[in-house]
Amino acid sequence: MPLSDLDDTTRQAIHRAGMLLTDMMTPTLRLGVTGLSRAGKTVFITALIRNLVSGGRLPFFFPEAEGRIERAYLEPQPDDAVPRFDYEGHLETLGADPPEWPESTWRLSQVRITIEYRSKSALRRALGVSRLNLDLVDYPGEWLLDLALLDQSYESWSAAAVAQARDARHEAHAKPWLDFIGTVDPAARKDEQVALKGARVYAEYLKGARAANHVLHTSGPGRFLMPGDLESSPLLTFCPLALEAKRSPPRGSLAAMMARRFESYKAHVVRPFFRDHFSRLDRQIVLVDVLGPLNEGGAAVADLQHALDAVLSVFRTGASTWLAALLGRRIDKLLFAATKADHIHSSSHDRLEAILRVITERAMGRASGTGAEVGVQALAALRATYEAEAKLGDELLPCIVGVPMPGERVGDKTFDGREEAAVFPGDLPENAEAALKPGAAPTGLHFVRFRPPRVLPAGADGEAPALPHIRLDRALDFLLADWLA
Ligand SMILES: Nc1nc2c(ncn2[C@@H]2O[C@H](COP(=O)(O)OP(=O)(O)OP(=O)(O)O)[C@@H](O)[C@H]2O)c(=O)[nH]1
Ligand SMILES: [Mg+2]
Repeated sequence: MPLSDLDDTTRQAIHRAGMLLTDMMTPTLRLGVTGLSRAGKTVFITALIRNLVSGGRLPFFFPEAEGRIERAYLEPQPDDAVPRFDYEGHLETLGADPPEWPESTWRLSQVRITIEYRSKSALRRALGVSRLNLDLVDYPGEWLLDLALLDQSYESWSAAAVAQARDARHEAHAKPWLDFIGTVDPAARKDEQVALKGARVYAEYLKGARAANHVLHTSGPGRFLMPGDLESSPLLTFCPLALEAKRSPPRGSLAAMMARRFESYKAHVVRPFFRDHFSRLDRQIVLVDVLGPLNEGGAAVADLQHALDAVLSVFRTGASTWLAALLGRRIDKLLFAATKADHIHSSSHDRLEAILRVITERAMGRASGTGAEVGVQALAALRATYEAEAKLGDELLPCIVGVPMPGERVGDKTFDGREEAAVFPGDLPENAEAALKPGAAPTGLHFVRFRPPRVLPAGADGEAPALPHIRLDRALDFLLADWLA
């Protein structure tokens, strides 16, 4: 019997039963959003939520384009022990006058958004609107690097870290730490002051190398770069030492104490993160700032490749290993996204995607057994520029226009953060393989940091328009559409 033939009371009863069923059966999709520091995680999550709740322009997110999304709204955070992602705070910063980018975040946070939609299935439509809880989990990609520590001994980790510190790109930053461990005898009696100083100088080296020349890959530990809630915790009071090969450290020695703390770090920091957070993710987006390293040339790109290799080893573990047991349920979709695509002209977006594809294929090469569907995209979660053409002699140059951040320079002009400027960013190389050769020259692109676009009214979140983006809708389609069918 068609639904329309039922009387009102019966129809209402079915509808009420349907709503109750929907409440009970609302599935939850946990989407991990990760990437190395400054990759664009916070901006991505803020823009994603904003576009969903305010019905943004998302023509390639098909559930939205088909008009099936009824509404989306924030729900209270379900996990009491996890900090909530500060969506309102970040939005307020973006809506300030003048607009600012959100501050760097340094720990894991989470937010739930509920999407109400009309299913494609007639049966489910008859039961009323369908619902999906989307939990977005923002965590530093640096923490994934720690997976590699789990099957290393303190001795092998120390040897690798010392070798890396002596490498030319690291040495300038590593010198104080190398000098320091040159003066301590690992076999001497343990001494807390020595451990504290070693840990501090080692952390300074890792952070300094990262900040100065964008060195992305180090032997970790990840929490030395991104301590999260463990800033100045005793769990971080250790560092690698220059050990003598094949001699296990005597009991009571400095080296024995460091080795014990290394093991505690694995047991109390690394394993709980993978067990309590990573293993509960259904899907994952890995954000990558490809443009920065590309612009610096060969060594920086090789370094990015290493960092991604290390980060991605979590997705490569075979099904039978003990690691697989720790990593829990399988991630079935994995999206790599090159962020900040609004720094280049749209004619280069496909090239950016091609370059990221080569980098990730190399890193994921051995991953055919993971079973995850892997996607690659270029996107700008929040588009800060628009395109224009500038005439230079007889030539028309494809430019991008935006408000450069205060202190940014183009030629001999320094910007004050208020004035708009047209910049010719240059073209990305056509041949991705060549751009990624170890000896590749810098791409000669010209990047300027732009202010966020001025679209949100200051401090308000009422009927403000959605945020502009590039290809964010395609990313959403890849990650969410099949759960909204
Ligand atoms: N133009 C442009 N810049 C962006 C975009 N996304 C991020 N950025 C820039 O990249 C910076 C870092 O972005 P965040 O979202 O804070 O990066 P994050 O990965 O959360 O960084 P941490 O919290 O430090 O780990 C921002 O301050 C912006 O300058 C984008 O879509 N367009
Ligand atoms: Mg952040």
